[in-house]
Amino acid sequence: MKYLPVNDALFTFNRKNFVSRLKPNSIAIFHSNDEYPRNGDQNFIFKQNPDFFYLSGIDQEQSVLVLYPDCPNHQYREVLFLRQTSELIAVWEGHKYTKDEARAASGIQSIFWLTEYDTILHTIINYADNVYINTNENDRYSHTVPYRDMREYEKLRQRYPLHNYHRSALVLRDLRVVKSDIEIELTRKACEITRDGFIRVLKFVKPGVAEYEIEAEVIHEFIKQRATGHAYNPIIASGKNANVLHYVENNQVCNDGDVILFDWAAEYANYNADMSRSIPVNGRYTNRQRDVYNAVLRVMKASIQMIVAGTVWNDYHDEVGKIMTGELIGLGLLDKHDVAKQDPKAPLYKKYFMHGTSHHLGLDVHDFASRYKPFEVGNILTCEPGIYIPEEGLGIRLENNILITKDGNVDLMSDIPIEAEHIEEIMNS
Ligand SMILES: [Mn+2]
Repeated sequence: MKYLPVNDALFTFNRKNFVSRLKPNSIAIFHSNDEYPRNGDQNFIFKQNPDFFYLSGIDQEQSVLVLYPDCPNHQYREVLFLRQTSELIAVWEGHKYTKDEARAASGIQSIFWLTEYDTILHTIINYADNVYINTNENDRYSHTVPYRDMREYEKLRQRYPLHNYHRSALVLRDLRVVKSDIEIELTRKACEITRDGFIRVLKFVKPGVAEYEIEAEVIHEFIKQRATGHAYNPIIASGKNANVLHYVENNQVCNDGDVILFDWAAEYANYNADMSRSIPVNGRYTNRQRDVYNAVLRVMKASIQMIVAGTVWNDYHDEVGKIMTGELIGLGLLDKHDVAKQDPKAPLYKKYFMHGTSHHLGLDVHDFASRYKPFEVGNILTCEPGIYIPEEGLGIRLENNILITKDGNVDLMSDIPIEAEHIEEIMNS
């Protein structure tokens, strides 16, 4: 890992919260993510399972976490099983956790090698009534690829068919959405690295530069500052490309007079930032570009005001839609008479702003959370309105990351330039 050691108090705190919500006499089992095949004998770079990291701080493949708070044998109340390293693995793959390092990273005292997992589990699981399994329950994604937690679940059910099986996801959905101080610090770090990448790019962009050259500048800054890399596939979309919402080709030349839409951000210690900005290739917005830009910025500022504890998703999106509709009328893109007659189920603003305004952010870029629970203190949400006008070859999106506090909210990206004049000033300095 490139990031500095994370305070293990975070993971001890998370485990304490997690086990406090289990039914009595329960055992919970978590597996590392699989190492996914890339091609031939190659794997993709390993990415830890977010729940596994949340509860253990262990960022290594082939690891198992067992939590059994009521275990009659105290030694097995919290146990980590790790891949046993060897001189051969050290030579070919490099360093793996020693038991002492795993203790320091996780705060867990009982560490065993993975080869002992089946035997130790068998000595304790028959004393438990309930077994909690970690399923990926993201409601925007349905699995077609089997993953380790599911495969291991199938084996457990064969071997221990009469235990009561439960879902850890229901507990984690409520816990992960509320960020603790250490998580907020890690997210701030991801935002700071993202800020430095953006300022670097503001000084780099000029007519004729290619989108991929900008991408190279960004990753240079990220890696230099110990980011793992991009939090998600970076979008560097000049001119009309900005109208492709998930444009990731990044292979076109940025032309004089166009705006480039950026949606990229850093991942630091598995925590993500998520930023969007839209800048003029030549350092000056045209009047029309500035009008659209400022309309998006006004929607963003008004939306951020609503990102406070107690706000309900649907009300929030409806309200943002109304503000956006007003701006689109102001820009001459919508007609107020048409708006008066619109079908409320298919509001006209969606022609120019077709995606959601916010999502939770954390260990996942689209973080795991309930859509039906009001916002709470400790939530981190994005705010990312946009206006896309294909007929003008223009798309503008702005996105900051907002932490809800007991007194309102804090913009974790408040030091990333966003006012049009400020961006022009830096580009021309
Ligand atoms: Mn986003």
